[in-house]
Amino acid sequence: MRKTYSALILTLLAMMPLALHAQMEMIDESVAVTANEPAPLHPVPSPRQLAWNETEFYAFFHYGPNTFLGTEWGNQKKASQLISAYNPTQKPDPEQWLTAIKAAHMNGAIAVVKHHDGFCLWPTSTTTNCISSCTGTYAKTDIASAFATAARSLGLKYGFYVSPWDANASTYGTQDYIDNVFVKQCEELAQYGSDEFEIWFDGANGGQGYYGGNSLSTKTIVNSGEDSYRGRFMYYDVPNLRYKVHSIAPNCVLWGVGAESRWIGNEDGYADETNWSTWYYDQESTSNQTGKEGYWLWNPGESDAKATSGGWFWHSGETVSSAESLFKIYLETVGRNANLILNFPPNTAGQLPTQDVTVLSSLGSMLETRLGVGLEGTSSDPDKARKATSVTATTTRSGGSYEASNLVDADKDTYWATDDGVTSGSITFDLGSSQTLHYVLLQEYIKKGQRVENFNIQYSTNGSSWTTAASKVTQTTIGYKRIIPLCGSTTSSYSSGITARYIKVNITSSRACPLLSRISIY
Ligand code: FUL
Repeated sequence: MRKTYSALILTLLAMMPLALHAQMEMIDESVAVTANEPAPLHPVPSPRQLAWNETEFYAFFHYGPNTFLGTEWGNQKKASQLISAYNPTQKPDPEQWLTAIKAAHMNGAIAVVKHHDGFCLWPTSTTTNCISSCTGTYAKTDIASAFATAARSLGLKYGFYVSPWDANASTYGTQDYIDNVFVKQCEELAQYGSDEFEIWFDGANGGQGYYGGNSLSTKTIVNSGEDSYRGRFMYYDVPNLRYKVHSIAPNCVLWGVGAESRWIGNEDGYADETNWSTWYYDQESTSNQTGKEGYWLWNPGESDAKATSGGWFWHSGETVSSAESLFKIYLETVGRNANLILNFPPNTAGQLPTQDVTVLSSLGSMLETRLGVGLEGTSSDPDKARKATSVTATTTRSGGSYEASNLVDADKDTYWATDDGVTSGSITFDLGSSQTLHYVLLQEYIKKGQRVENFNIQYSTNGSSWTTAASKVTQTTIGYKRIIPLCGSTTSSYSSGITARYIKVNITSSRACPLLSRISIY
């Protein structure tokens, strides 16, 4: 007995450095220690989550057999039907897709390389339901490879969508599928680049398919009454999946069931005005859109939305949304502390249609003019806060360098802070003359956690009488980024502005001393 105890103690002692190491990895060591530095408010983002947040706005490309079949879910097709359907009429051109989205100031993109029908758009060792089985002239193009190569050459971030559900895998629902199909496919895809930024796992849990047979059947991995999120987490072996993917691609955030970034709860392109980056699923939860204040896991929101009328995949005759309505989506996602992944489907020629390319270019110009996206720090940057004649705060943290001017410098690692225990404060900008203003953009220094719970914005032409701006907009959370349309509405936000010389941002409550890295005025 005694021997068993000492062996146990020795084993525990031997494991201690490992455990400590694991714990230390959760602390962001990249933050330099400066005088009187505020303590982090946990949870904080991991370095890979922080880099992911900075990606902000990226494209989704749904492409595969559905494109040719006119369907959205090819689950009611046998692998043989998918293989013969997938037949691009020209060489698919991911470089053309990515060039188009770059013009909209997107910072990256995710390509669907396996949807629910299980068909793989790269030559995989895990199944014959893939491009290697196709005979068409251009069908064998390795989309994963062409996509990664083009993204790297255009300086864009990239990643892949891999459906965990596979309606054509005979082993779906068993451990064999996890070990020999799903996790292997993710590892194969991670090999396309250690620089991948996100892997997208949709939430489908199974359903109708051929599963390698000759008739349709239904398979589910979570039984009725069971907790769907946890059931999927267990079945898809997420801890092991994370370990395997991160060993190859350390900056790759596992979206959805991977629990490093969460679905925003709708596919309509909006987040709630209150949006915490802390969240974890619980069975009763309806909080995807809002996150959960003070929750134990950093799990920031991502909003997936379609830019076209047909569906996620390309459909003949579909139309594309106007740049103005896509701009509104941008304000209601990126402007509400959520990343935005906006879908543009390539057609049967493996190209983005001209109408999509045109809208993307208009959206890019709109983002430049209205919010200075892509122009930050250049001579054409429209940010008026950077050019303010003065920026003053009612309270500033003592010691170190936490003054309000940090809000308008180009350095994302400097910030305005208050002393510990001080959870409110105001910052005033004097723009030198009265002018028309449309937006105020705010960013917390989230490396040290999300803090602000309530704020408001006032404006004035003389510095003595103040009006509250956008009083109908809920001004609770800021998080990584918040954009407040000063007219109070995301619709027609640019055609109707306010006139002011002074802007005042009042932080009225915060979970700990507020830390703001940026305020911009447009
Ligand atoms: C969903 C899927 O079922 C849709 O087909 C699409 O891929 C969308 C982005 O995610 O869960």
